[in-house]
Amino acid sequence: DEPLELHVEERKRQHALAQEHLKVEPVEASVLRHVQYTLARRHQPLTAPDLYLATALSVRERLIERWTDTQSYYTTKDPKRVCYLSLEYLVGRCLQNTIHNLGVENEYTRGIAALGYELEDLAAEEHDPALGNGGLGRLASCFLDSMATLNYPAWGYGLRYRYGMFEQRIERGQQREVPDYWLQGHTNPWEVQRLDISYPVRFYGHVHAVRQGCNLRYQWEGGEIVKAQAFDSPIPGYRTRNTNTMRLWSSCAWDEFDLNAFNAGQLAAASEARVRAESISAVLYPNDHTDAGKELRLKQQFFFVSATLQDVVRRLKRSRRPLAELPDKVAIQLNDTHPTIAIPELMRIMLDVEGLEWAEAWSISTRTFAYTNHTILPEALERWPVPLLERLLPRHMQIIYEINHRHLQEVEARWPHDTERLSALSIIEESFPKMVRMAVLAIVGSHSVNGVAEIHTGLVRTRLFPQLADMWPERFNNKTNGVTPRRWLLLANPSLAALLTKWLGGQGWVTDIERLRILKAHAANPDLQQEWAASKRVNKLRLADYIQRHCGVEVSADALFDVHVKRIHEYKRQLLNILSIVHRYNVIKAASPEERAHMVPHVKVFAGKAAAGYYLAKRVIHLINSVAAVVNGDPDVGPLLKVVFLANYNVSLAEVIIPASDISQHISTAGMEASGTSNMKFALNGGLILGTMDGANIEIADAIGRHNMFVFGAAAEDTDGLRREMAYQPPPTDERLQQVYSCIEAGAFGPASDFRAILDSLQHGNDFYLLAHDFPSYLEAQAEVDRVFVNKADWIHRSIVSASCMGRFSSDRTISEYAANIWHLEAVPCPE
Ligand code: GPK
Repeated sequence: DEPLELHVEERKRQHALAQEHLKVEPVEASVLRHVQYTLARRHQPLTAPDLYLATALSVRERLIERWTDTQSYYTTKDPKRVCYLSLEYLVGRCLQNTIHNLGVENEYTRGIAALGYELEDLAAEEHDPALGNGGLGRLASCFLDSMATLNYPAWGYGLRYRYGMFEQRIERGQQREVPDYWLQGHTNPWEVQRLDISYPVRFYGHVHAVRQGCNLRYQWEGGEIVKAQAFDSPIPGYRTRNTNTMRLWSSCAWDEFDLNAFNAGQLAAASEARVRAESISAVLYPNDHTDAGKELRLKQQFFFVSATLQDVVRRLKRSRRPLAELPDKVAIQLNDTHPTIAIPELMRIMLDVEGLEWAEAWSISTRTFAYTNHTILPEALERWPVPLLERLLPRHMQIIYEINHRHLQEVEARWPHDTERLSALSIIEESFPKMVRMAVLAIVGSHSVNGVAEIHTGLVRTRLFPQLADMWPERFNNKTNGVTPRRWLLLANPSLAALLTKWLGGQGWVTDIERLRILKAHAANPDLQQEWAASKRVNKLRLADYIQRHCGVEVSADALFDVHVKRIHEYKRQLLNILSIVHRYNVIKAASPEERAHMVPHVKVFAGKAAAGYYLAKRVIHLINSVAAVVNGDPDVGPLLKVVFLANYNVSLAEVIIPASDISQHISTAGMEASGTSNMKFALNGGLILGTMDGANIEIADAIGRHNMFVFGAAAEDTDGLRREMAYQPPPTDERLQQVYSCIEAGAFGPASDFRAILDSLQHGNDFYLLAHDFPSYLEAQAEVDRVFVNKADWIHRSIVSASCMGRFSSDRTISEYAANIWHLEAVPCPE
């Protein structure tokens, strides 16, 4: 947002000056300058938190220079941009990411060392901002990294929650949620408050119709106005000057201070309005895969969308372009249905504010929006009650009705008198109360609908929206997810990164992980194998140290590290895993010393948060911790089995866990995990996968060779039939599983009543998630894991091959596909 008028020569001069300034100021000097003059800590001893902040501020100066250059370059060039609209971002810590992307790691490592600290230790001082729940939020952040790295003019828009994802504590084996006030106690050096950028956002009120010639024009008036205030974070690309913007909106009262109310002594009323306004961006809904269905949530969605669209339209107008050119200038990607209210809001702006006719407005709108679906779970599909929308956003409800009316006319014209089809295709569900199906609205109002892995896109087409796919087959497409190799390899795994740089002859792999394929041919090379194993060991020692410090459990780096980390959810089947661990425990207890000598020692690592209101998921956490307590404390078992639950899984913890895995589990009931992205991170870090044929596991198996993965369980196309069969005639329970149930029931892991709900869901429920069905093949796959693990050379060979074949799963590839096929976007590299 640089003024156009800034003269090129003037900018060059400023740039030269700044360069010179940087040249003469080494890292130590710059950091100490911030300690002395920004933090005003001239006479205090240097502490790690102070030094972290001063270092961040020092790095930030270089970052901001690139950022402002990029933004003004974009302004001059005026290219098409993409706006990625997401209610969630899981950014992770910024210091080291920024330092690496800027290419100043040597300078900063040396400079900080000269001040008596290690850069890595300082980096750990940073609070990890968790403005998202899980995969969907982290994907958004990987995408921002790739967009900047590939020089795409991109904006990430979102909400600046004051309280992000809750902090998870484990007390007496159970989850306790503690609010995470991530902004407290320090300044956030990675954001800039844009006091000059704020917009009014209206709620409630009424619609006023005015006659204009022979037309009616509508105006939304009255109600309540809240202010959206912009906070910008620079998103640096890797080794490019391009630095994009993540703009997060914070809510506050429109009139900071209501003088009338104050004078009348109604201070309480005035401050009440302020609190109400601020509450909109106060908390992230910690639900994962569940439609929260709360008025405040809808308010968040509209608040975010309204501010974003005002920002987009303002930028278009400032470049003196008519709204008709919007689709040529902006692509808007809706990350799930959460921002779908943007469709009627853009229509409202065009119809009521800009005075466009419906047909033109609708054409502009549909050519601008594209929608990504992230799940086929029915409980996650957002539906808003019509009465709520009528009250909160009356004009939008009218517009939705009009969209639906025209849409159903089209359906009727194509398939006359097909009432079943009409009701399946309607945006409005004729329930009581009536509901607005946001996914249908998103599809009707977009030119592209994509799933996030091949199998998922297939299910979106055939199971979720068959009639919509029938109507617009060309609209549906697949964009398999990816992950950024910067954070998930270069930063998280320095030892493997160094190995790759050495064996691949340079750092080119960081922006092109296809290059790893070269290693495949060397997978049997003993030197490579030895270095590969050594790198894995370093990472396992780092995790072992973390486990020791946080759980007080000693684990050996020689054991097989078997990791299951993700949100706790029935469909992700952490329960299946812990039941198999109880079985393993039973087997160990029954084994002779002879047999034990041949067993592979396992460290089972769990981590993940359960939604605060998800009872069964919380019972599963309790069961895992209860089994862990018994197993870890059983001297008879010793090092053969250790079980740990690491509290408060987040991006930073993932960076420690993922590089250390030998095996990671991605064992969702087939058909239920849209893609998964940690599976990609683990494989890229040389971990092998134990998984079901679900989500991106299928494509990973194709890429690395199915024999390099440990696969088990029912196939997606069989699950419905299996459920029907089981309901008709329940099969006998596997004896080993029955024994596991008996142990839990007998109180081996604490009062059986603690786990009653779990046992009931399995034994007396309908086993919807097919745990019992998949249990035998799961044990078989685990036995195979153990057989391969004892053959070190074979294991490392598989590890090298799978990592080297992961080229397709970089988010750079994913983003290139979005840019080419959905956004029609060109890269705009900012000159040095
Ligand atoms: C999907 F629907 C949702 C949701 O509410 N939250 C979420 O994290 C995940 N997701 C899928 O479950 C993953 O399979 C997928 O990889 C990820 O979104 C990114 O697409």
